[in-house]
Amino acid sequence: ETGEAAWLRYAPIKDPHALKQYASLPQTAVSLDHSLIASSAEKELTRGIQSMLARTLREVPKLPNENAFVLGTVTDLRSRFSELQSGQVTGDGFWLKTVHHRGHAYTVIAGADESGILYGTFALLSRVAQLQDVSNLDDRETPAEPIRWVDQWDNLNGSIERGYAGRSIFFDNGHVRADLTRVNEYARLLASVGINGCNVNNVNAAPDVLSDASLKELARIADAFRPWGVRMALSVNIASPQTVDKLDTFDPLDPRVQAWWSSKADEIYRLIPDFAGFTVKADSEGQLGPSSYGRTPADAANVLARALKAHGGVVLYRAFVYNHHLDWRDPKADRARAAYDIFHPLDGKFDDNVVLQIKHGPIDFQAREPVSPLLGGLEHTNEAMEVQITQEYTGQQRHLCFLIPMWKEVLDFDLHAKPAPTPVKDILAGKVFQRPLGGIVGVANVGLDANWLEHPLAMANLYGFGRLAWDPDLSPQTIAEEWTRLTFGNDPLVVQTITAMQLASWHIYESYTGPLGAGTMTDIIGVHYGPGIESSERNGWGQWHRADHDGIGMDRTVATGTGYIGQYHEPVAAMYESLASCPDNLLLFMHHVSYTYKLHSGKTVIQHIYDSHYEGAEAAAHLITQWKTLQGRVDDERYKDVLQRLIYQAGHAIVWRDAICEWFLKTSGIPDEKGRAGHHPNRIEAELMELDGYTPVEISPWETASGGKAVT
Ligand code: BDP
Repeated sequence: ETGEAAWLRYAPIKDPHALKQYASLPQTAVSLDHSLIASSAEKELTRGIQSMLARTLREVPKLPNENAFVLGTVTDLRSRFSELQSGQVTGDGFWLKTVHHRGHAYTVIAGADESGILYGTFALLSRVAQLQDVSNLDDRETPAEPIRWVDQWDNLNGSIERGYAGRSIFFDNGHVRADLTRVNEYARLLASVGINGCNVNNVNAAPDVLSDASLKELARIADAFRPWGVRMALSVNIASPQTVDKLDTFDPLDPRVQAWWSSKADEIYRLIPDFAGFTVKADSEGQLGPSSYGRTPADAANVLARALKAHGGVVLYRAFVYNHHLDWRDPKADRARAAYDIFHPLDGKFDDNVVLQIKHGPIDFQAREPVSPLLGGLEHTNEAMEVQITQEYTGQQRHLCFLIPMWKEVLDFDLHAKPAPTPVKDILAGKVFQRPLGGIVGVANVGLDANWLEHPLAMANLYGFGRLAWDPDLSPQTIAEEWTRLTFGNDPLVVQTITAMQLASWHIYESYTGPLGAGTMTDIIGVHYGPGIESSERNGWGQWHRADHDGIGMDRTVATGTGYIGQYHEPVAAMYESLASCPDNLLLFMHHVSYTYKLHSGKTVIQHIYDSHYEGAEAAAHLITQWKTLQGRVDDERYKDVLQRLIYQAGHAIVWRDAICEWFLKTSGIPDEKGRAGHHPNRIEAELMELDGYTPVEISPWETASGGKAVT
């Protein structure tokens, strides 16, 4: 068990009851659709049934006079089966239906389109793998939104920005890899949860991605994706006309620049007929953008969109635009305001095939953030929400952190963009403002590691991302259970234990890394991994928490702070503005308070910081105990792999706990009521030992090493 098969293990079914039930499944399959994607579906069905039930399906060309699996589009199948006459499936949806016809039982997999046939096939196989009854099906599913993409931040040299699972599956040494087997497997995994697009290169796009030579190579990736209905997209550098073809400008309003984009788009579609579109990071973190010419993001986005329009392509323009040279001395400076301040005034100015790609929170994938107010601030603009599957600020796949509960909270959050409820999921689905396009994009960053994301339990985030993109009404519990059954089997104790661990993990991680909405208290400028309280402050990046000897938190109120809260509609704004109604878990995101301020829980802020860090580290240690109950119930390879990671995590949680508690103890001067912070009765400091060949060194920032010292 390397983990490579992920949730598509199709493990042989041994349960006698299930085997009996599945004995009556058809022995024959027919696909009445002859597209490439439908043929992948038929092959997948044969593969899954073979692997789970040790039975080889006979693939026949015409509807046979016996029980059969029947694949096709709803439109085609309607003429044969009257049971499919009424009932709608749209988008990439599917209909699984058992139909009785001329004395035979047909298991029909009908897709609204070719992709729907494939998604329906995966859905059916997933039900079998979970031992569900499939003898009398009548399930119709339609995805919530048309854009269900993953982004990969892969560089052409083979490295991956914020990737924690090995090198790129796409690129090496400046070129597309010769062997794209893993790319094909990746597309299959993505398709199995309904993902229909993948942007393959870093949003910090290399200047020559769009060169003729590069496009020819990139077309091979699109070829590997195509059988699975995954369309390839590319991050583009807005200065491409200059960097690729030496134009003397990249001003979006210059006709030569417009002509360049349009002929580039024509060239791309000649090579890649199903090309999905461009992702754009501009005027952000050092990337050039339309501001170089005094133009707006809408000016730039529309030029690209018009070039793609005739070919059916879209532009995902990222709203992650902010000034990373903010003045930290200015009490009104606030990075959280940036996306709304820049994009809200442009509402209505974007073409119909532009989608604003908005990070779920206003800062940057922290362990806890409020929902971005921009998601509720646009009525005439398509929106896609960006989440991060790769755990940049959430433990980098060394810590267990199941992010589905976090995303689910965001999707369900009512931004009150209208008098009737307007949860984020409805805005993204285009239902609130009748937008033609919308969706969700997850930064996945899988790598060449056999198990794709390094931590065997981290793939639940990729799986869950796809499931939520398809159906945001699914609960985190359902998703965790499904994933566990598919990945580790149906043993009830395994399902229950792993589900419980996953569901608890985000809160555990949050509680030892960042209190009360202050963000992940990590170094902001470097790797974003271990504790680093001071390194967040006194720099231009704006991920501040303003902790000093009296108090902590960013005052984002309208009354006395940066005014960020005013970007929300009422009554959300009023809820955050008032200390009385601001939820504890976002208190320090919204307000600056003293350490002795009393939370709704009745605790002071400082005591909460101590308690939550001790409780979090203890809960991390408890994960080990939980996992150990599964020895012998899951395969040895993955058992051991997870176990050593959990042991590491528990240790690192102590490092976090002590760094944060000691920093706040020293800074506030207020002791921990329970006497724990600053006391380590059983600890032996390495620098106090006699160590041959090692020298004690001072560490900066001091809180990241016990006693501020380490040995080298
Ligand atoms: C931040 C990452 C950085 C990305 C940036 C982005 O640290 O590497 O380039 O987001 O989303 O979280 O553009």
